[in-house]
Amino acid sequence: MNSATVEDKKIFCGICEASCGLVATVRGDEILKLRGDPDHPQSEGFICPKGASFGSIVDDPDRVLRPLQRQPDGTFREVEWSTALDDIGARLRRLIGTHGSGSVGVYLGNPNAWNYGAFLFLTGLAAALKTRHYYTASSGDINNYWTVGELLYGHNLSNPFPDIQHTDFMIVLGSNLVVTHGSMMTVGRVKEKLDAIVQRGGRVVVIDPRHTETARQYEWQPLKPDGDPWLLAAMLKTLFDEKRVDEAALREQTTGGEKLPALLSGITQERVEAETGMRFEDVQRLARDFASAKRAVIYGRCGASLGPFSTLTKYLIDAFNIATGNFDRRGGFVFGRPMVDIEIFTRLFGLNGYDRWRTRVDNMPEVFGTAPLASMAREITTPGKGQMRALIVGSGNIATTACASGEIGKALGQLELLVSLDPYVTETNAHAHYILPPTLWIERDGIPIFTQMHNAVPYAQWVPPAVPPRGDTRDDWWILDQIAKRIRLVPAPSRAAQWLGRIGIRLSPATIIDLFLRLSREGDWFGLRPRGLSRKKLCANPGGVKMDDAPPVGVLRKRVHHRDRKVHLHHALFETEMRRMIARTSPTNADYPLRLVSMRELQSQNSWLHNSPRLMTANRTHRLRMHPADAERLQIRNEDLVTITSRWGRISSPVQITDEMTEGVVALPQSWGHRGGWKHAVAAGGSNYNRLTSSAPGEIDQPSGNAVLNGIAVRVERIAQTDVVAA
Ligand SMILES: Nc1nc2c(c(=O)[nH]1)N[C@H]1C(S)=C(S)[C@@H](COP(=O)(O)OP(=O)(O)OC[C@H]3O[C@@H](n4cnc5c(=O)[nH]c(N)nc54)[C@H](O)[C@@H]3O)O[C@H]1N2
Ligand SMILES: Nc1nc2c(c(=O)[nH]1)N[C@H]1C(S)=C(S)[C@@H](COP(=O)(O)OP(=O)(O)OC[C@H]3O[C@@H](n4cnc5c(=O)[nH]c(N)nc54)[C@H](O)[C@@H]3O)O[C@H]1N2
Ligand code: SF4
Ligand SMILES: [Mo]
Repeated sequence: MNSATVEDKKIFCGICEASCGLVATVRGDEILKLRGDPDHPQSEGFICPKGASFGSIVDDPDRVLRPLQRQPDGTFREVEWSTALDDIGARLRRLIGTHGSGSVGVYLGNPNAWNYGAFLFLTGLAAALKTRHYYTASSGDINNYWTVGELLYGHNLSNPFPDIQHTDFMIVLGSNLVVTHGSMMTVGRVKEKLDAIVQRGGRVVVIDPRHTETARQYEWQPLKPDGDPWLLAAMLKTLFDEKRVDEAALREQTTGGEKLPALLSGITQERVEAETGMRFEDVQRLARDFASAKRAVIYGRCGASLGPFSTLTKYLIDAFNIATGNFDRRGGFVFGRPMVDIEIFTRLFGLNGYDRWRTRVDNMPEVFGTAPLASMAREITTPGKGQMRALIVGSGNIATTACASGEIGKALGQLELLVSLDPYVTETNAHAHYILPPTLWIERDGIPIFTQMHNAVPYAQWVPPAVPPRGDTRDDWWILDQIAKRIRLVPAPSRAAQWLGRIGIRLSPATIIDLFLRLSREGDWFGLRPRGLSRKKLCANPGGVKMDDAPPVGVLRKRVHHRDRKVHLHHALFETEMRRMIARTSPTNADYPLRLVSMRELQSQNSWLHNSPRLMTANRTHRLRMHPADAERLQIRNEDLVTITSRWGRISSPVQITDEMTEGVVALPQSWGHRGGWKHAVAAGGSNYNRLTSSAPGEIDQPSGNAVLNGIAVRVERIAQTDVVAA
C-alpha cells in the first residue's frame, strides 16, 4: 500500500497540439486519475480519451525502462546507460573520423516536437554536426506551411490562423477538427467554439471527401481528393472577376497582390468542375458568401496539406484570406501572441530559411534547415560523399508513418548505427542497435513552446512533472547531451553557445528557454518589467496564466519579418506550381479507379497509443471505408476481405460499407499494422497504409518536399482469407 498522500497537480497534456490543461491526481509515483482542468485558460476542463488514458501508457508493461542493445540474433538485452552511451559515442567517433559528421542523421518525430528540451537539443545536435541529414515529421504534413511562411512573411514559423472565437464564417478545408482538435491552430474545446459560430448566426462549412464527425455537425461540402487548389483558385478568381476583392487590403498589406489575377488566368470552369466534383455555380456561391460575411476565414489542414500541390494550396488559403480583407483583422486570419518569441530567436540563430541548399540525391530544397523524409531511404542507400550512415531517431515510427514506409524500413536495416529514443520496441527501432528509453511528458516539466504561437486564447504555462520517471528512463535532452558529449559536441544552434559549452558552460534547456522567455515581449526582462513572465512566475501558477481574451490584430507591421513589413504574395515558384497543376493528368484510370484517403481516429495518436488496452479496445479493428455504390459495383459485402493496390504497394483489409464516404473515395486509418515488442498493438493487426504511398521525387510536393499521403489512386479487390497480405 502506497502511504504517500493524494495530491492534485496541474499540468498540460503532451499528446496533441490542443495541449489541454489537466489535473493529475497522484499518490506518490502512482497516477490515480487524469481529468480536464476546469480553470485552464484555453481548454476549460476539456479532456479526450487519449489524455484520460495516459496512465496506461506510463505504466504499460511493454514500456522500455532500461537501455536496450540489439544482439546478433536480433533480440534485445538490457544494458547500463554508460555501456550504451559509451559504445554509441565510440561508434559515432569512428564514423565521423572516416566519413565526417555529415554522415550522421537526426530525426525529430511528432511527440518530441512538443517536448521543448528534445526539440532544442535535436535541432542543436543537427546544427553542431553540420549535417544535412536533419529530418522531421513536418515533411509529413507541415513543410508546406514552413515554406509559405518563409516566402510570404519572412519566417518559416509565421503562421496566421483563424480567430475562431470571433469569426462569422469559417471554411474548414480537410480537417476533422472534432476528432483531432486541429493542428497549427491551438483551440481548447474546439467543438464548442465551432458551435458558437453557428449560434451567433454564422456558418461553418466543412469541405471533405468524407462525411466526417466534423462535417456531420455543420454544413458539408464534398470535394474530390486533391480538389483543394482548384477550388481555392476558382473562388479567388470569381472574386477578382466580380471585383469583390479588398483592393485596399491587398495594396496596404502586400506586395505582388496585383499579380494574382494573372496567376489564376488558366483556371477554367470545366477543369474546376472535373477536379473538384463541384458545380461551378456552387464554387462561386461559396466565394461570394465568404466575401459578404463580415468576418470570415479559411482554415486548411491535413486534407489540404498531404496532396501533390500542398504548398500551392497553402499559399492560396493565405492569399484568399488576405484578398478578402480578413487578414490581421478580428474574426479573420490572425497572428498569435506567444509567451516566448521563438520566431525572433530562431531568426537570430539563422535557423529559418528556404532553399539555402539542396539534398544530395534528390535535389530537393531545404525547408527550415531540414531535408524531406521522402529522401531519407535514398540518402541511406546511395553511396558517395555525404551518404547517411548513422541515424538518431528522437521519437519517430517512420517505418509506419513515413511515405513509402516499406522502403524506409529496409533502408534503416543498412545503417551502420541506428539509435532510437523511444518508450517502445516498435517496427522502426526493431532495426536499432540501441533503444534508449525516455521519460514521458507527465514525468518531466513542460512548456507548450510550439503551440503557444497559435493559441486561440493567448496564455502562458510551465508545469512541473506530475510523477517521477519510471524505471531507468531519462529525459530526451539529457540522452542527446550525453551522446553529444561523447563526440565532443555541444547541441546548440549558435556558435557562441557551442563555444560556451566547450569551456564547460552547458546550459540546460530549462535555463535556455527561461532566458528566451524573460527576454521576450512578454518577459520580465530580468526585473525591468516586473509584471512580465519568467519560469519562476509560471511554475508558481502551473495551471496557466491567461494573457488576453483573443489574439492581437493590427500587428502586421510588427509581425511580418520582411524588411518592407509587407506580405510578399508574388513568387515565381507559385506560377510554376500553377502550371504544373494545370498540366497534371488524373492519377486514376481503369487499373486504379479509386482514391484512398487517410483517416484519424479519436483513440489513436498517429502510430503510438495502440498499445493501451484502454484505447485499443477489443471492438476496434482496422477497416477500409467504402461507399455502397462502389461496393456494389465491385461485388463487395460488409466485412469482406480485400486487397488495396496502388502503383507502389499492396495491403489487405476488411471492408466497412458506409455512406459517410463519397463515391470513388475509400478511407483507411493510417499507422496501423505494428510489429515489435508492443504486444497489444501487434495483436490489434491491421495494415500499414503508407506501403501504398511513394517517396519518388516526382510524386511529392515539389516546393516543400512534403509527402503525398492522401488521394492515392488504388484498386480494391475481394480476396479469400488465405490471400491476406502481411502488414
Ligand atoms: N498515411 C498517413 N501517414 C501519415 C499521416 C497521415 O495523415 N496519413 N500523418 C503524418 C503526420 S501529420 C505526422 S505528424 C506523422 C507522425 O509520425 P511520427 O513522427 O513517426 O510520430 P508518431 O507516430 O506520433 O510517434 C513516434 C514515436 O514516438 C514515441 N514517443 C512517444 N512519446 C515520446 C517521448 O516523449 N520521447 C521519445 N523519445 N519518444 C516518444 C512513440 O513510442 C512512437 O514510437 O505521421 C505522418 N504519417
Ligand atoms: N485523435 C487524434 N488526434 C490527432 C491525431 C491523431 O492521430 N488522432 N494526430 C495529430 C496530428 S500529428 C495532426 S497533424 C492533426 C491533423 O489534424 P486534421 O488535419 O484534422 O487530421 P485528419 O483527421 O487527417 O483530417 C484530414 C481530413 O481531410 C480529409 N481529406 C483527405 N483528402 C482530402 C483532400 O484532398 N481535400 C480535402 N479538402 N480533404 C481531404 C480527410 O477525409 C480527413 O477528414 O491531428 C492531431 N490530432
Ligand atoms: S485533445 Fe489532445 S491535448 Fe487534449 S486531452 Fe486529448 S490528446 Fe491531450
Ligand atoms: Mo502531424
